Amino acid sequence: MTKTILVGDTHLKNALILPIIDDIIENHKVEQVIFVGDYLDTKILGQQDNAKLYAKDLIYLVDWKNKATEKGISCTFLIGNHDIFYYMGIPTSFTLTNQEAFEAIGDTLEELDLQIAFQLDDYLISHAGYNFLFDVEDWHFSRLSLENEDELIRFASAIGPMRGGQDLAGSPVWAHIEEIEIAPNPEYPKQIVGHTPQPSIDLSKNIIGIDTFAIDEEMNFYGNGDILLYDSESKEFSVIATKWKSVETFDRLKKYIGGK
Ligand SMILES: [Mn+2]
Repeated sequence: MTKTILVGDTHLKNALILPIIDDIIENHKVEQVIFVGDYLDTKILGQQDNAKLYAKDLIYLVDWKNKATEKGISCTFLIGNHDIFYYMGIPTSFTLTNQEAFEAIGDTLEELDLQIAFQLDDYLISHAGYNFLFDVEDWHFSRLSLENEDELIRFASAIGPMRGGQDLAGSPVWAHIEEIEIAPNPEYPKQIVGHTPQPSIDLSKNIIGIDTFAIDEEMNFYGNGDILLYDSESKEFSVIATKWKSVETFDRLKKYIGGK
Protein backbone atom coordinates (compact mmCIF):
# COMPACT_ATOMS: atom_id res chain seq x y z
CA MET A 1 0.00 0.00 0.00
CA THR A 2 1.63 3.22 -1.09
CA LYS A 3 -0.92 5.97 -0.98
CA THR A 4 -3.44 6.47 1.79
CA ILE A 5 -5.99 9.22 2.26
CA LEU A 6 -7.60 10.13 5.57
CA VAL A 7 -11.11 11.51 5.70
CA GLY A 8 -12.49 13.64 8.54
CA ASP A 9 -15.94 13.52 10.17
CA THR A 10 -18.69 13.21 7.54
CA HIS A 11 -21.85 13.68 9.70
CA LEU A 12 -24.67 12.70 7.31
CA LYS A 13 -22.95 14.36 4.34
CA ASN A 14 -21.51 11.13 2.92
CA ALA A 15 -23.42 11.44 -0.35
CA LEU A 16 -21.75 14.79 -0.97
CA ILE A 17 -18.27 14.01 0.34
CA LEU A 18 -17.70 10.56 -1.18
CA PRO A 19 -17.82 11.72 -4.84
CA ILE A 20 -14.95 14.09 -3.91
CA ILE A 21 -13.10 11.12 -2.41
CA ASP A 22 -13.70 9.07 -5.58
CA ASP A 23 -12.04 11.79 -7.70
CA ILE A 24 -9.05 11.91 -5.37
CA ILE A 25 -8.70 8.11 -5.40
CA GLU A 26 -8.57 8.16 -9.17
CA ASN A 27 -6.32 11.21 -9.63
CA HIS A 28 -3.80 10.21 -6.97
CA LYS A 29 -3.91 6.40 -7.37
CA VAL A 30 -5.00 5.96 -3.77
CA GLU A 31 -5.01 2.37 -2.46
CA GLN A 32 -6.19 2.87 1.10
CA VAL A 33 -8.83 5.10 2.71
CA ILE A 34 -9.19 5.66 6.44
CA PHE A 35 -12.26 7.39 7.82
CA VAL A 36 -11.89 8.83 11.31
CA GLY A 37 -15.53 8.43 12.36
CA ASP A 38 -18.67 10.43 13.10
CA TYR A 39 -20.75 9.30 10.13
CA LEU A 40 -24.01 10.09 11.91
CA ASP A 41 -25.83 13.11 13.36
CA THR A 42 -25.58 16.71 12.20
CA LYS A 43 -25.75 20.11 13.83
CA ILE A 44 -28.09 21.38 11.09
CA LEU A 45 -31.31 22.39 12.81
CA GLY A 46 -34.27 20.03 12.83
CA GLN A 47 -32.47 16.93 11.51
CA GLN A 48 -32.61 14.83 14.66
CA ASP A 49 -36.11 13.75 13.64
CA ASN A 50 -35.19 13.19 9.99
CA ALA A 51 -34.81 9.39 10.00
CA LYS A 52 -34.96 9.39 6.20
CA LEU A 53 -31.76 11.44 5.98
CA TYR A 54 -29.96 9.07 8.37
CA ALA A 55 -31.09 6.01 6.42
CA LYS A 56 -30.24 7.28 2.95
CA ASP A 57 -26.87 8.70 3.96
CA LEU A 58 -25.68 5.66 5.91
CA ILE A 59 -26.80 3.32 3.14
CA TYR A 60 -24.88 5.51 0.67
CA LEU A 61 -21.76 5.06 2.80
CA VAL A 62 -22.17 1.28 3.16
CA ASP A 63 -22.72 0.91 -0.61
CA TRP A 64 -19.64 3.04 -1.25
CA LYS A 65 -17.59 0.83 1.08
CA ASN A 66 -18.69 -2.32 -0.73
CA LYS A 67 -17.89 -0.90 -4.17
CA ALA A 68 -14.51 0.49 -3.10
CA THR A 69 -13.59 -2.84 -1.47
CA GLU A 70 -14.54 -4.70 -4.67
CA LYS A 71 -12.18 -2.42 -6.59
CA GLY A 72 -9.36 -3.47 -4.26
CA ILE A 73 -9.24 -0.34 -2.15
CA SER A 74 -8.56 -1.05 1.50
CA CYS A 75 -11.09 0.83 3.64
CA THR A 76 -11.02 1.33 7.40
CA PHE A 77 -13.78 2.96 9.42
CA LEU A 78 -12.96 4.24 12.88
CA ILE A 79 -15.66 4.90 15.45
CA GLY A 80 -16.57 8.42 16.61
CA ASN A 81 -18.33 9.73 19.71
CA HIS A 82 -21.59 9.96 17.73
CA ASP A 83 -21.38 6.46 16.21
CA ILE A 84 -20.53 4.78 19.51
CA PHE A 85 -24.01 5.50 20.97
CA TYR A 86 -25.69 3.83 17.98
CA TYR A 87 -23.21 0.94 18.18
CA MET A 88 -23.97 0.44 21.88
CA GLY A 89 -27.72 0.97 21.39
CA ILE A 90 -27.80 3.77 23.97
CA PRO A 91 -29.77 6.84 22.85
CA THR A 92 -28.42 10.22 24.00
CA SER A 93 -29.11 13.95 23.59
CA PHE A 94 -27.82 14.15 20.00
CA THR A 95 -29.02 10.82 18.55
CA LEU A 96 -32.02 10.12 16.31
CA THR A 97 -35.22 10.66 18.28
CA ASN A 98 -37.26 7.79 16.82
CA GLN A 99 -36.31 4.64 18.78
CA GLU A 100 -37.05 2.17 16.01
CA ALA A 101 -35.06 4.17 13.45
CA PHE A 102 -32.25 4.58 16.01
CA GLU A 103 -31.99 0.80 16.35
CA ALA A 104 -32.11 0.20 12.60
CA ILE A 105 -29.29 2.71 12.07
CA GLY A 106 -27.27 0.93 14.79
CA ASP A 107 -27.71 -2.39 12.97
CA THR A 108 -26.68 -0.94 9.60
CA LEU A 109 -23.63 0.72 11.17
CA GLU A 110 -22.21 -2.76 11.90
CA GLU A 111 -21.58 -3.18 8.18
CA LEU A 112 -18.75 -0.66 8.43
CA ASP A 113 -16.74 -3.07 10.64
CA LEU A 114 -15.86 -0.24 12.98
CA GLN A 115 -12.66 -0.15 15.03
CA ILE A 116 -11.13 2.31 17.50
CA ALA A 117 -7.69 3.00 16.08
CA PHE A 118 -5.31 2.47 13.19
CA GLN A 119 -1.51 2.66 13.06
CA LEU A 120 -0.06 4.29 9.93
CA ASP A 121 3.73 4.01 10.24
CA ASP A 122 4.67 6.46 13.04
CA TYR A 123 1.17 7.89 13.36
CA LEU A 124 -1.64 6.68 15.58
CA ILE A 125 -5.04 7.47 14.09
CA SER A 126 -8.29 7.64 16.07
CA HIS A 127 -11.43 9.77 16.17
CA ALA A 128 -10.34 12.14 18.93
CA GLY A 129 -6.86 11.02 20.03
CA TYR A 130 -5.18 9.30 22.95
CA ASN A 131 -4.14 11.52 25.83
CA PHE A 132 -2.11 10.45 28.87
CA LEU A 133 -5.16 8.89 30.56
CA PHE A 134 -5.90 6.31 27.84
CA ASP A 135 -3.70 3.36 26.89
CA VAL A 136 -3.61 1.82 23.45
CA GLU A 137 -4.68 -1.83 23.51
CA ASP A 138 -4.54 -4.55 20.85
CA TRP A 139 -8.31 -4.84 20.52
CA HIS A 140 -8.51 -1.17 19.45
CA PHE A 141 -7.01 -2.18 16.09
CA SER A 142 -9.53 -4.83 15.14
CA ARG A 143 -13.25 -5.01 14.46
CA LEU A 144 -15.23 -4.02 17.53
CA SER A 145 -17.41 -6.46 19.36
CA LEU A 146 -19.51 -6.20 22.47
CA GLU A 147 -16.91 -8.33 24.25
CA ASN A 148 -15.36 -5.01 25.18
CA GLU A 149 -18.66 -3.46 26.19
CA ASP A 150 -17.42 -2.12 29.55
CA GLU A 151 -14.49 -0.32 27.93
CA LEU A 152 -16.73 1.03 25.16
CA ILE A 153 -19.11 2.45 27.75
CA ARG A 154 -16.12 4.11 29.44
CA PHE A 155 -15.08 5.55 26.05
CA ALA A 156 -18.60 6.81 25.33
CA SER A 157 -18.88 8.56 28.68
CA ALA A 158 -15.40 10.02 29.40
CA ILE A 159 -15.72 13.68 28.41
CA GLY A 160 -13.23 16.32 29.50
CA PRO A 161 -13.87 19.94 30.50
CA MET A 162 -13.07 21.30 27.01
CA ARG A 163 -16.13 19.45 25.68
CA GLY A 164 -18.30 20.26 28.67
CA GLY A 165 -17.66 17.05 30.63
CA GLN A 166 -16.68 16.23 34.20
CA ASP A 167 -13.73 13.97 33.50
CA LEU A 168 -10.12 15.03 33.76
CA ALA A 169 -9.73 14.48 30.00
CA GLY A 170 -11.70 12.91 27.15
CA SER A 171 -11.51 9.37 25.76
CA PRO A 172 -10.15 8.52 22.27
CA VAL A 173 -13.63 9.30 20.90
CA TRP A 174 -14.23 12.46 22.96
CA ALA A 175 -10.94 14.31 23.60
CA HIS A 176 -10.57 17.84 22.34
CA ILE A 177 -7.54 18.21 20.04
CA GLU A 178 -5.88 20.60 22.50
CA GLU A 179 -5.92 17.88 25.18
CA ILE A 180 -3.94 15.68 22.83
CA GLU A 181 -1.56 18.50 21.93
CA ILE A 182 -0.95 19.38 25.59
CA ALA A 183 -0.79 15.86 27.05
CA PRO A 184 -0.63 13.13 24.39
CA ASN A 185 -0.19 9.53 25.41
CA PRO A 186 3.62 9.61 25.87
CA GLU A 187 4.09 6.52 23.70
CA TYR A 188 2.25 8.18 20.81
CA PRO A 189 3.52 11.74 20.27
CA LYS A 190 2.40 11.66 16.62
CA GLN A 191 -1.33 11.30 16.03
CA ILE A 192 -4.00 12.07 13.44
CA VAL A 193 -7.48 12.95 14.69
CA GLY A 194 -10.88 14.20 13.58
CA HIS A 195 -13.57 15.37 16.04
CA THR A 196 -12.43 18.97 16.59
CA PRO A 197 -13.43 21.08 13.55
CA GLN A 198 -10.50 22.63 11.69
CA PRO A 199 -10.63 25.41 9.08
CA SER A 200 -7.93 23.55 7.11
CA ILE A 201 -5.24 20.89 7.68
CA ASP A 202 -2.01 22.11 9.31
CA LEU A 203 0.92 19.76 8.65
CA SER A 204 3.34 21.63 10.89
CA LYS A 205 2.06 19.94 14.06
CA ASN A 206 2.68 16.51 15.62
CA ILE A 207 -1.07 16.17 16.18
CA ILE A 208 -2.74 16.59 12.80
CA GLY A 209 -6.44 17.53 12.86
CA ILE A 210 -8.40 16.56 9.74
CA ASP A 211 -12.03 17.44 10.63
CA THR A 212 -12.50 19.86 7.71
CA PHE A 213 -16.09 19.15 6.59
CA ALA A 214 -17.77 20.72 9.63
CA ILE A 215 -20.78 23.02 9.23
CA ASP A 216 -22.88 24.77 11.87
CA GLU A 217 -26.61 24.88 12.72
CA GLU A 218 -27.27 27.41 9.95
CA MET A 219 -25.20 25.53 7.37
CA ASN A 220 -22.24 27.90 7.47
CA PHE A 221 -19.07 26.09 6.41
CA TYR A 222 -16.35 25.94 9.03
CA GLY A 223 -13.77 23.79 7.23
CA ASN A 224 -12.46 23.98 3.67
CA GLY A 225 -12.73 20.23 2.94
CA ASP A 226 -8.97 19.53 2.87
CA ILE A 227 -8.03 15.85 2.62
CA LEU A 228 -4.83 14.37 4.07
CA LEU A 229 -2.70 12.18 1.78
CA TYR A 230 0.12 9.93 3.00
CA ASP A 231 2.74 8.36 0.79
CA SER A 232 4.30 5.39 2.58
CA GLU A 233 7.30 5.30 0.21
CA SER A 234 8.47 8.85 0.83
CA LYS A 235 6.84 8.80 4.31
CA GLU A 236 5.47 12.24 3.59
CA PHE A 237 2.11 13.85 4.09
CA SER A 238 0.50 16.32 1.73
CA VAL A 239 -2.81 18.17 1.75
CA ILE A 240 -5.25 17.88 -1.12
CA ALA A 241 -7.46 20.93 -1.53
CA THR A 242 -11.06 20.31 -2.63
CA LYS A 243 -13.99 22.37 -3.88
CA TRP A 244 -16.03 21.45 -0.80
CA LYS A 245 -16.51 24.97 0.54
CA SER A 246 -18.61 26.43 -2.25
CA VAL A 247 -22.06 27.74 -3.16
CA GLU A 248 -22.57 24.54 -5.18
CA THR A 249 -22.05 22.32 -2.13
CA PHE A 250 -24.34 24.55 -0.06
CA ASP A 251 -27.14 24.29 -2.64
CA ARG A 252 -26.72 20.53 -3.02
CA LEU A 253 -26.65 20.03 0.72
CA LYS A 254 -29.84 22.03 1.19
CA LYS A 255 -31.61 19.88 -1.39
CA TYR A 256 -30.14 16.66 -0.01
CA ILE A 257 -31.32 17.34 3.53
CA GLY A 258 -34.78 18.44 2.52
CA GLY A 259 -35.18 15.95 -0.35
CA LYS A 260 -37.51 13.00 -0.01
MN1 LIG B 1 -16.77 13.74 17.05
